[in-house]
Amino acid sequence: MRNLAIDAERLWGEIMETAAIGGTRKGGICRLTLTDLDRQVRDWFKARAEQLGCTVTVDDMGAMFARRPGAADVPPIAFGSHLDTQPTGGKFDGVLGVLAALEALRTLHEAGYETYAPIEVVNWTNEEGSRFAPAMVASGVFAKILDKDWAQSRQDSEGMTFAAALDAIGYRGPERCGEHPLSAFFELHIEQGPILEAEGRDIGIVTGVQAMRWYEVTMTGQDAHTGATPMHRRKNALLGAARMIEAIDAAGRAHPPGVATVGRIENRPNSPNVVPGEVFFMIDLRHPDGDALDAMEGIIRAALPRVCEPLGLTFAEQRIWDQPAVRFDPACVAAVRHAAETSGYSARDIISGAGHDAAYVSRVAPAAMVFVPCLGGISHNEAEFSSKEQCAKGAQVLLQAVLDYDRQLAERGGAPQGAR
Ligand code: HGY
Ligand code: MN
Ligand code: MN
Repeated sequence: MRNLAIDAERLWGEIMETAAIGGTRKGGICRLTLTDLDRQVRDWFKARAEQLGCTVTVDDMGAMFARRPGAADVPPIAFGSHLDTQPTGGKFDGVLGVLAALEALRTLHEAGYETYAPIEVVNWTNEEGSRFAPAMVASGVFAKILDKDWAQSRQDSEGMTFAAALDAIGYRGPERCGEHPLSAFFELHIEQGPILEAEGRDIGIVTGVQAMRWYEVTMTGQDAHTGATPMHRRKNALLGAARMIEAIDAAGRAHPPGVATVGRIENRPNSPNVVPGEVFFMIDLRHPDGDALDAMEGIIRAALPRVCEPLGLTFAEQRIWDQPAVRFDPACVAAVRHAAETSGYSARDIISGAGHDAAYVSRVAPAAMVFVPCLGGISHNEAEFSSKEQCAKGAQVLLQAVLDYDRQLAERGGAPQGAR
């Protein structure tokens, strides 16, 4: 396998160029899924891929597939991530995975290197789940885990549905999401945590993703005048939410290395002289072990009536997302490991704390991930940063892992790993 090298400068240039689409004053990106900014970066991606001779197809969840033909008529080896961001997102979360894959494909194109399998760069819709909950919605439908009608009916805080937003930017494609077989999927991503940087490692060989669940909770009391309503006569939903946030945090601390967070809250009517009669909030629970996650869920569900009863509140709680822990495909993980070794980069195995599209895709195709360090482990923050060298090392390992897997696939005549 010729020693093909990605172009670090070109990759960095495209990361910086696309960062301007939704760029924020603090150096981050606010490019929520299915907004016009998302449309702009999608158009940019499609144009770049077509310049490389790729055919770009879009499915009815807006997922984009840029295909470079291979020698054989087998399902493609895909690589990619997502181009949508958090409201105070950074330049690298998701974007690095898509642009590194595009750079790897461009490297193959310029070298005139013919792969055995077709190669596809993928941009998954709504990985972040910030505008439309839950996260990883398109890859979840692709994996046939999330129902498409349910996903397309999800609403943002203004009441706009996913489907309407998809149509508004013109990215509801003709292909039925999930009817797009893959031979394998690889995703490069920043770690979004502190481990690789703390250990001075170049590469994370991601062997799996922890389990995660999201819940929607509404606590209901009674709007009342803050001046005329005695303390003992109040039904203060925000006080109930405050006590629940404390209980949720305690549930995470009670089950290390589990994590438990309330990151989104809506206080209604949110007026300085009205005792809040209703509060909506979302809970994010994660743990590498499903049983521990059950225990954390049990603590929280027991706390709700205990908190509400003395305050005269009622509550409604619904688990809207349940993503079990994932173990990636051994042959794909081995390809990543071999790529890191042959590239001479320091590496270690790691489980992902963050969710990724590869977690869902691994349910329908062999998959694995490559991590690179990020500064201070900070992510979902405008200060998110990985260096040009770190990005380039990740992109190089991604390219080599895909080529290694492609060679294995050719030796098997395109048959899935372990096929008889
Ligand atoms: O929630 C996550 O872990 C991902 O960033 N969407
Ligand atoms: Mn991401
Ligand atoms: Mn993210």
